[in-house]
Amino acid sequence: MDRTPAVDAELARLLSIADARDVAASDAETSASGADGDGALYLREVANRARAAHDAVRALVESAPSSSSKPRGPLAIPRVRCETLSLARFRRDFVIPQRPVIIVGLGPHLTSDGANASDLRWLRKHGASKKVAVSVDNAHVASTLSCGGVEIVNLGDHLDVVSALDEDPPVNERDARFGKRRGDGSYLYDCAIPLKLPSLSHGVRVPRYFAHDFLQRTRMTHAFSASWPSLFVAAPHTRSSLHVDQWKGNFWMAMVKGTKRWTLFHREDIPFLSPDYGRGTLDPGFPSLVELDASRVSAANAATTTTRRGDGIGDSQKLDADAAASSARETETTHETPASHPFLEYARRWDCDLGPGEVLFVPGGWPHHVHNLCVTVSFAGNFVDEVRSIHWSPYDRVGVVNASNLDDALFDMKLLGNKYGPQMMATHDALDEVWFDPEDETLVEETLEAKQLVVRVEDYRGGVASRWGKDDWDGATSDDDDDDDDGGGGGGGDGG
Ligand SMILES: O=C(O)CCC(=O)C(=O)O
Repeated sequence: MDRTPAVDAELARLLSIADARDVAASDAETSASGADGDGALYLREVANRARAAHDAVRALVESAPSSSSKPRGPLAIPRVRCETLSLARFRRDFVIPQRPVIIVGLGPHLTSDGANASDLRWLRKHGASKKVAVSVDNAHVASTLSCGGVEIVNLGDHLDVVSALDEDPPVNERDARFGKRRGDGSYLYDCAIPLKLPSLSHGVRVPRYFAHDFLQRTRMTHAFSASWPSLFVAAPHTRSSLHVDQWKGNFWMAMVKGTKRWTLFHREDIPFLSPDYGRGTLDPGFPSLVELDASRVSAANAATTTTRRGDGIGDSQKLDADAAASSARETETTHETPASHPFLEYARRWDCDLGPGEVLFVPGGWPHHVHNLCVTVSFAGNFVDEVRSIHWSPYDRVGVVNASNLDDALFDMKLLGNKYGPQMMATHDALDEVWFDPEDETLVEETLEAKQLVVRVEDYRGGVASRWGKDDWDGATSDDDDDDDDGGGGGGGDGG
């Protein structure tokens, strides 16, 4: 690889952050009262990760990569129909190997409104009068929400305000009106349904692919017992920052209305995304995707981009070209000078437009970014699991392979507990005390009908649905959508 000034500058930046994190960790170790005092273990791990990022980039530079070792543009996330994807195969083919996937076909079952979910009657009926904290002026992209960036409003009012922004034809980000309309930049972001909107639990169904979540199956309650599913109601062109979910949480999102443009990067390629460990957190900050893409566009020659766009390229490449062009425009309008991110093109990247009725799985620890292309309504959750598979090793004669994110989650939660105190440590302890015996895992191998592949929130919580076999659940009935908004769910199904 050519040692351009940009390459050297990025290497130097990563090295100086790694050195600074080492000093911070050593200081904390020296002043710590006990081995776990003052978050010293946490800071040492931040320093390790900062050093590893520098070393990975240096190794890339020293390996003199050829252009053929660069990933060939954004990859496509496979779409798989739910009727062909058994619960067991989902875990085996996607969760264990940590591969993203879009599950299609669940749309008419994701809410109590059947095929009419995107009319949002379920949301108005069960949630319109509830108060929610809506972030305004894109405040949700800040790592810490301050009161200044939040408005407490009725969910129904927020819905009215953002719905009015879905104009025909749509107002794009370069339009002089954009940013000045009431509601531009407002986002109900990750609002915990069981905790903050319990009545809405009657309106949504959790895809059964995630019902085995270990966080729902602990004996003790913990900080995340009532966090998911969570609700997102977004104004057009709001975005999430490029970020990694805490403690390597696996993530899923079910789209009900509108389309979100998702960008994912492979977890192992974090060092190539100009990560910032200088902020002292286990997961680094990143430049915005707009900035990253703009640097790519400025590095590429314009003629190539023009040829690619008209030249029979694949969907994901088209999406990429469009995203890059739109990022370039955004950079233009914000007068940013494109910064240089010389290793970006070595990061494996996946792009997709996630539309109504689709469900996305994002592997734990993967950096991701979201752009709401229009008004969107979705719900989502993080989850933890593990599958131990017995695998023959000639050396050990037999070995146990742990896959997915339980060990990673426990590792990070312990460090977070070390830094942030008892509540976070209680989450670690709640997860750690349970022995999730592989023998207790219900792996349903049979394919099921779409209606059997979603569960009521009440059956997701506490892990009830994780124990169901193929014949234990026939889908929710219309009785489940009862009028008793604050009581339990209705009957339906005979799971147990
Ligand atoms: O839909 C969004 O805006 C982002 C969701 C997300 O990335 C998350 O909750 O981690």
